[in-house]
Amino acid sequence: MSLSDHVSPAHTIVILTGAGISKESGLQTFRDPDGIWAKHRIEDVATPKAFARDPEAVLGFYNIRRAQMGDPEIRPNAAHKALGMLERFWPGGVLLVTQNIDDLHARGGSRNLIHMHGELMKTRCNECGHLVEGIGDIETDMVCAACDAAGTLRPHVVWFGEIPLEMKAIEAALGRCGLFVSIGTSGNVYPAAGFVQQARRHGAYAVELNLEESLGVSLFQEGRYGPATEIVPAFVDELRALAEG
Ligand code: BV8
Repeated sequence: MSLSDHVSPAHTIVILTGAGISKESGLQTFRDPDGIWAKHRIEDVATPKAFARDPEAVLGFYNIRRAQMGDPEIRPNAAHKALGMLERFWPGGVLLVTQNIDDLHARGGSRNLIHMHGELMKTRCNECGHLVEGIGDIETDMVCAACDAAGTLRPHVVWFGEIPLEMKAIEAALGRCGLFVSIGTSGNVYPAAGFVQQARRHGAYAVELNLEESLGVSLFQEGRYGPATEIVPAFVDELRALAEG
């Protein structure tokens, strides 16, 4: 069976990505042996309680990751760029939902993009909600430029126990897409790991592109395995052939 047996160019496509798509750009994943959670405990750096208990430690954790994005070696790879191209040629439309907080999808050309876990380059005021974008460090004594409150700035990132962003838009897209593609995610974190079931309940064809089988492998009708910079461009080429009939 090939993609054309299940997918038509009129179908909308929803893509979910995780840290694996940015690995070959030089960013760590979370649960690989050399991943972020091998060096930091979620409870210490990625929950509201951690931030309340030790804001310096949490801000420091994100300051280091944000500063890394200034490295010219960290740039969109062939997988990010292929997804940017897909959005331009696919007739039915593409929505890219990423769990990643790096900016590589936007720099890779994707525009119809939702950062459901927030964005590393954005800082939010807990007092007034004002958002600022930039690569500089956030310090605990900083003053909000919009409301003058001090010590209220935090990363615009969704921590564990917080509600992901734009869930209504995501759920609406999952309810009408014809193709759901999961790329570079281990399927550990909810609600993202449950999107495949929501899409399939509404009749979508579901494909997993990953280095290895994810926890949710049995939920997909098809899986293709290998480095994202190889399997994602190949998959997009297949969709291009389908679109060009
Ligand atoms: C929510 C931002 C309610 C921060 C992240 C108790 C209390 C409260 C909630 C819970 C609870 N117990 C469980 C939960 C739910 C919880 C959860 O799922 N916990 C897990 C650990 C069990 N979820 C939440 O708390 C979420 N909120 O539930 O609110 C709600 C929900 C819906 C509606 C209303 C209310 C909030 C979760 C968001 C947390 N924030 N990130 C930061 O980045 O610092 S999550 C974090 O994990 C990142 O976003 C990351 O993207 C995400 C998922 O990880 P992956 O991307 O999959 O990365 P991973 O390393 O795991 O896997 C990488 C994959 O790539 C691997 O499969 C690997 O093989 C592959 N790979 C590697 N190299 C390559 C490759 N693939 C291709 N090519 C390669 N070269």
